[in-house]
Amino acid sequence: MNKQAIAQLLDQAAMNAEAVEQISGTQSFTENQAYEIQALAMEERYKRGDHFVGLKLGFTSFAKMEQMGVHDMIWGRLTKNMWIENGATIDLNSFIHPRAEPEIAFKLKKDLDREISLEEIPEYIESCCVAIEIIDSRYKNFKFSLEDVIADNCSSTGFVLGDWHPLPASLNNLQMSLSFDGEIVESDSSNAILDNPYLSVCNASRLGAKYGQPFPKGSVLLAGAATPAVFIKTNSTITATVESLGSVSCLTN
Ligand code: OOG
Ligand code: MG
Repeated sequence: MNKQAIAQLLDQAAMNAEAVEQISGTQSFTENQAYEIQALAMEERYKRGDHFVGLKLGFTSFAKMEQMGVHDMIWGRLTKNMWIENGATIDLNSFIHPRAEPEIAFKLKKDLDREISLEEIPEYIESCCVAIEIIDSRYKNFKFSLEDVIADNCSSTGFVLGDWHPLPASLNNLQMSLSFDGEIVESDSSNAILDNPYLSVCNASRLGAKYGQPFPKGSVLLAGAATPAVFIKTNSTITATVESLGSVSCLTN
């Protein structure tokens, strides 16, 4: 298989907001090869002046795994151009079929290059906040295998961060919700994220180290959605809320 050609195909699909066929429909490839394709596709973005700002985990909740029919944790890269200001309006013409997810984000207070334990989190993580993740699979009908979605940088497209808060002793049992125009469309407890959202930090540190992705001070980590993702409509206000962390919003045109 030509990994560079697939990386370029996926990069172009994202740039042109035009869906492509699943790669796995015609070629079989491994999870490791999928991460290599992801890295090559990211190089295309970096060449255009974009840069790495953090990591995201996917399929950390049962609800998400069930929705997409895949059953393993995945990770992708977040870049500066994906960062959407809290309250900003996003142009849906630049996406294919975007969906929103309610998430929790973390900020690193020092470089992280190895797997850390729950006990070490206060040493490495400065703060947390509520976040919206916008995902937009580059595959037709938002359908993919685990390898396909990894190669496609885990559908990463945009993220909105709320106000940073000092780390609480626990992030368990917090009500999380996603609303469109003030109406809740999905909600669940933060326990949906790996039974403990702090475990996302441990897993991200493990995966970043395993695949050789530096995770420097100041980087952001998205812990993964607590609920299924919901298709975004035009002219609406999207809000994610996490009990005790507040809310974050963006608008669509
Ligand atoms: C893959 C991205 C999954 C999450 O939070 O679980 C994800 C997808 O569903 O397209 O971001
Ligand atoms: Mg997500």
